[in-house]
Amino acid sequence: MADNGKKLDYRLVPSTCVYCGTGCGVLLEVTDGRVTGTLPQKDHPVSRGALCIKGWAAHEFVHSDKRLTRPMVRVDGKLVETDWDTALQTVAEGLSRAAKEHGPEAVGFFASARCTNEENYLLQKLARAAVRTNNVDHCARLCHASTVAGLAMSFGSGAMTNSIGELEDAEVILVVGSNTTEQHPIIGEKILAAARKGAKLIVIDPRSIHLSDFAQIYLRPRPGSDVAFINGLANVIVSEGLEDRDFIAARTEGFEEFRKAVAEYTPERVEELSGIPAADLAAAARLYAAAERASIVYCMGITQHTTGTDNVLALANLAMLTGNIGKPCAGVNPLRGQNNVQGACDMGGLPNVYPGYQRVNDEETAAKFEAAWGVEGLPRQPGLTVVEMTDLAAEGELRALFIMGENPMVSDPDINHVRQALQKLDFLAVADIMDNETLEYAHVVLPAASFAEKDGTFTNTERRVQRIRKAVEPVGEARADWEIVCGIAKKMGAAGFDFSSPEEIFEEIRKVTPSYAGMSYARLGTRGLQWPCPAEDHPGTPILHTESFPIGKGKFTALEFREPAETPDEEYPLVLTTGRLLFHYHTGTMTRRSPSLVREIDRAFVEVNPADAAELGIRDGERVKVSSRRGSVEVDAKVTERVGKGVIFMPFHFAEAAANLLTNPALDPVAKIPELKTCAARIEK
Ligand SMILES: Nc1nc2c(c(=O)[nH]1)N[C@H]1C(S)=C(S)[C@@H](COP(=O)(O)OP(=O)(O)OC[C@H]3O[C@@H](n4cnc5c(=O)[nH]c(N)nc54)[C@H](O)[C@@H]3O)O[C@H]1N2
Ligand SMILES: Nc1nc2c(c(=O)[nH]1)N[C@H]1C(S)=C(S)[C@@H](COP(=O)(O)OP(=O)(O)OC[C@H]3O[C@@H](n4cnc5c(=O)[nH]c(N)nc54)[C@H](O)[C@@H]3O)O[C@H]1N2
Ligand code: SF4
Ligand SMILES: [Mo]
Repeated sequence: MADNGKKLDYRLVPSTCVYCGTGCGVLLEVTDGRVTGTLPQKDHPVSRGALCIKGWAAHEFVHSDKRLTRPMVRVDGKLVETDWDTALQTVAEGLSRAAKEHGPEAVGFFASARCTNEENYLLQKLARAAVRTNNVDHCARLCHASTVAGLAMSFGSGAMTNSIGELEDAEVILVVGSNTTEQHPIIGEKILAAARKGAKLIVIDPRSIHLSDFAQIYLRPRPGSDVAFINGLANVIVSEGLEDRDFIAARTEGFEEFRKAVAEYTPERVEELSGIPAADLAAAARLYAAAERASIVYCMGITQHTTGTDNVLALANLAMLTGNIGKPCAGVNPLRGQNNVQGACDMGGLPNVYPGYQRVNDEETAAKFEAAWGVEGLPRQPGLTVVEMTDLAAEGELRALFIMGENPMVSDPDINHVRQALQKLDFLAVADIMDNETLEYAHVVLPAASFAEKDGTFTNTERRVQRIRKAVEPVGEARADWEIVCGIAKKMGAAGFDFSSPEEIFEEIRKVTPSYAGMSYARLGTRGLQWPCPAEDHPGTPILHTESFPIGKGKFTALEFREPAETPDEEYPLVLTTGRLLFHYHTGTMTRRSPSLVREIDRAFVEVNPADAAELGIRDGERVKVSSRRGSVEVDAKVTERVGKGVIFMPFHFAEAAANLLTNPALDPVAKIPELKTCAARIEK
């Protein structure tokens, strides 16, 4: 009992980190109804008592004064506060009117990798069952769309094949296009632990990253040359007879054509295409092929290209070639980015699939969902992707959009174009926890509860479904997204949205999603379960494809190198690549409202190689203008060897100097992912 007679109400609430897809276990400290701290969970299966700096600071934004606390509607051009009933009614009418006047195809939905499985499940159900459109997509399109497409073609499943903990016992780890220690720090720790135990690291990245310093072999390619150098690795393996013939014969098909294709990619030719010295490439190939247990870890450096799907297919080829799939400490491991991007995909927050990757254009599947949801006439045509919705909005074809937890005015490529698109919409509704740049174009703004204020589940990168728990009441009048979606659905007169808790929603999810069928909140506990988990007595699946692939045999793909959509020329002589920093998260709505992260860095910059800086007469710290064909921004120059000559790097966290004013929206033809990792640019003083 405290002296003043008042007892502090202090509790620890187990939950899951809200930032990256590693899915570390946190304990939220709650003092008198406020979240006051974040601690690590000691016995957590992924993080085992560790957190990165964002994890330790995960509570800091929760009570920020930038939180949205009341619903708002636009009146005479201004957002004014209103009550929930009016706000939900306005959204229901806005969406219904567009569907009625222009057809369901004129309505779109952005799901959210920041929200729970339950919320994403309901959002796609709202789109499909209430509006009858498959126009539902989310930031996975800008992220791992190429993984989902590529690995589905090669293996039949687009997820990380192995588990995070296995990395510690790999013999060789090939890290390509992943800045693991900054972007998935606790996974980065496991890779460093493996290195301490004797594992050999191969790092391939145009920027030298922290892991490069610990690598046996560090290769610096020209951005966008991935298919060339991965084919090159395969070329060396095949020409030196280092392939796993038994595995190829027993488990794969398409090897002959693949072999012919990679024969053209000799180390000498690859050196010309990628800038990687031929001898270094050959050494990396030998190191990878010689290991019993070699793991591939990759991320946005592979996926965010107009050749993103090809890049992923190339890595899958490499793993099959050496039999490094379907066994412990090996595999092809895309590190999923957002806290719940794996789950948002699993829940069908994608235009071509229902929950569990069941295709919308498959008659039997559609009929199954019609029966489960008690509706008729679910659309059989795949819907539009994020960038396609933006394009069609700009053309006036898409009329109404509902955004749940995304900030496209900072995160989408070519922001000037995004602005035109959002301005053109007849109706835009946004549900978010924070004030953000996208609200400026919204007709209705709905204040959402944050991860600390609601229950639900997130699925991490290793397919582990984990619970988050309500620690405190939502700020102001904020409501959980699942309540918001149910509220809209009911105002639209749709049946099947009568839920009183996330657990009830989860019970519906497991009925229609075979890979989640064996899970329940009770079983998830504080350790979670890895899908596929088809039955209540199934322990979950740490390693995929151990006996066979979902498509039977693994498929080799013969691939030809293609240049990026935009290459340097006289006017724009540099290659701009964009990405992230350890201390900030995407559009900064949360990390830039967290004092301990803002203290680390809060200013935009561009990394320039010393040779380029000398040519341009730019000094470290000087203000420069960076331009591309789409726009320009002013930032501080950071002169550093981290980038090679001819390459510049900008983080995209800072709205006031947004990298995405510059980026190229050109799309990968299969995955429709934009080329966020390369465009042509120039720098001026
Ligand atoms: N601190 C922090 N952590 C995050 C996030 C965040 O915003 N902040 N975001 C989360 C999300 S959603 C994601 S998707 C992940 C992203 O995680 P990462 O993909 O690791 O991060 P990025 O900085 O986008 O880019 C990764 C690397 O790709 C390299 N690269 C650039 N171009 C090429 C190329 O052409 N080829 C190759 N091979 N490599 C290239 C870059 O130099 C960079 O080192 O991080 C997650 N974690
Ligand atoms: N140039 C460049 N651009 C990129 C990338 C790049 O590498 N380079 N990477 C791309 C990638 S990989 C990604 S994943 C995207 C990310 O792009 P976004 O998803 O647009 O970025 P976030 O900042 O994570 O925005 C999510 C929004 O959700 C809100 N939010 C958080 N929690 C909740 C919640 O519980 N409920 C609701 N309703 N809202 C919530 C946040 O306040 C924020 O406004 O950016 C992409 N853009
Ligand atoms: S590694 Fe990712 S999940 Fe773990 S604490 Fe850091 S941001 Fe959170
Ligand atoms: Mo991402």
